[in-house]
Amino acid sequence: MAKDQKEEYSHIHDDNFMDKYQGKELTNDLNCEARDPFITLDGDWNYSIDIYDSFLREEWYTGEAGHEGGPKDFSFSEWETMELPASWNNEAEELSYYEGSVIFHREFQQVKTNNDKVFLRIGAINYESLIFINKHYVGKHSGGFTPFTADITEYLEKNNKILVLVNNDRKKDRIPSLITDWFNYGGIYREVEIYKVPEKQISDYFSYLVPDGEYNKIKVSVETNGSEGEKVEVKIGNLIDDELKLNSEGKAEKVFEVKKLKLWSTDNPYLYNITLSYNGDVINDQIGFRQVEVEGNDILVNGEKIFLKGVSAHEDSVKNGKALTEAERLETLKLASDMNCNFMRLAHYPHHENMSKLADKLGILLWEEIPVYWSISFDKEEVLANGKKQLRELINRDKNRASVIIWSVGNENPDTEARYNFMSSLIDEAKKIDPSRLTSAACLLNLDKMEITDRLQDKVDVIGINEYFEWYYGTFDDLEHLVSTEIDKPVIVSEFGGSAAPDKHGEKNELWTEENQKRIYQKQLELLTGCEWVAGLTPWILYDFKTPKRINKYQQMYNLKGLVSKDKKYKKLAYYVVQEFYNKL
Ligand code: GCB
Repeated sequence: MAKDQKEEYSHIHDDNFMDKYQGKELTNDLNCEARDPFITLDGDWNYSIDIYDSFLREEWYTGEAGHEGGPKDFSFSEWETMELPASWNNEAEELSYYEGSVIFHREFQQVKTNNDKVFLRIGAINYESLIFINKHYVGKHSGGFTPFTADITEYLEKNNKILVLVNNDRKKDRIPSLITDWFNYGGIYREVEIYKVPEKQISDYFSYLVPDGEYNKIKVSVETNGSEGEKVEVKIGNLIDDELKLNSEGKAEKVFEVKKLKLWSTDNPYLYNITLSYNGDVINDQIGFRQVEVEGNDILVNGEKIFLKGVSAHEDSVKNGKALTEAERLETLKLASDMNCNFMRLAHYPHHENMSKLADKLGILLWEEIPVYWSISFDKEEVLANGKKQLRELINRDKNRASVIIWSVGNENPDTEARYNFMSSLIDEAKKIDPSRLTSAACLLNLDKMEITDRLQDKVDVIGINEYFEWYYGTFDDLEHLVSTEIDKPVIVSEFGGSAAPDKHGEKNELWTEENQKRIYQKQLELLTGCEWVAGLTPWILYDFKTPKRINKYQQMYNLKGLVSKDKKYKKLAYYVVQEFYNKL
């Protein structure tokens, strides 16, 4: 029977076509960080842009859209292919500056066996994604930088079709919001994988050194979908060989007293093998144990004061956009460690999870951050809910990595009541989930007073402050004033610097020259390290990065505050200034 006219054309007139996809919000509720995928779905996917939202309006995922018996307007498996993970802007000329929706399609074979559960995990998609498997709507994810998982067991067949609708529009109520000083790359730019786990499984675990200054207690907590009284075996190197008993929610936690613990530190990044076994589900991870705390103006790691010799970094590659390869991640870490850094600020959003895994092995401390950047709809509850979710997804992902010592909840947000409440709730959330780390936020300087007056300073453990004396405003006299003020907490100067076009030379006061950048760095480093409340530095920034905001003749869409050029091959004079300075500290 033919559909009546109203039904036939409803997709054209119904602007509420998104309503039915609300509510099924995916998150990373299966911790896969130390599991091996059963198969990877990286590789070639078909894709097409979808400017008028036809995919959702006409429910193309059902495969039945269009006039009955008539032609269809889509042909998933005949579309062009793109090799994922990828930032789409780097994959096809016509996508270079595309912002909007793109449909991705691929097929895969039978993966279900016995009673195993099958999970899909996607490392990150910018920004929003809706997932469909074999005509079923699996769920949606909002937030461009954190992983999510979905139990897809019930949707699987012999041959499977997965469709992912990605949208990277910049919107007022997204996090980040309408403008950022980085490029809004779109796409499925981190790994797409299938995991198989037993029907009863360990969904999450968290292990850390209890920060009580005794260095002899390790807390282990686990979450499962099991039942009260069941046991989870815990082995940590030669320290622990014991078991945990599940409560009625399938959870358990215990503080174990340990002897002769080898601490993780930047000099000796020692990692213990940890094995958790429950009903045939086994997780093997490597975890370091260290204590981080603040005392007066100092940051202490394992009870000893440490000066954080850091640098900020974006995730950006001329060739791959945000879809960095492992070699590119290592290159970034090496550029920092060759500059004698013991610390990095991974700005302004969660970077790939392997950064903290590599930093754990290399002994580099990390500041990790969520993209609560510049202007955000601080007064909206649903925006706060999304901010908390992005924060939770980051913490859930990296909470077992010793290298991560700071959760930062935002960057340069003007000090209003709504923003104060918003950021305070994020800090409370971080503290609630993770009592083993410090919190911070990169705050704005009060430019009338040239002092830190942001109210958030009372809330964070470590104050982050961004300042651009001698570049955007002010003089070194202003910086001298700033460092002479009194502050009773540790401060990380989370940004300072200036731009230089690679290999452009001239007078030391000439804009865009390496000599000018070098001059700014020399004096900044001298004044900041002479200040008792400065506990660390993460100058802006390790390498030049793409941003649509910067379009003068030198910049050509790149922020040139890098110490290294955008291709990461050329080190500017200021790189060597920092290298030498940090070497002597
Ligand atoms: C800032 C921002 C950073 C920018 C930088 C700049 O304060 O936090 O995202 O890229 O300044 O270069 O202006």
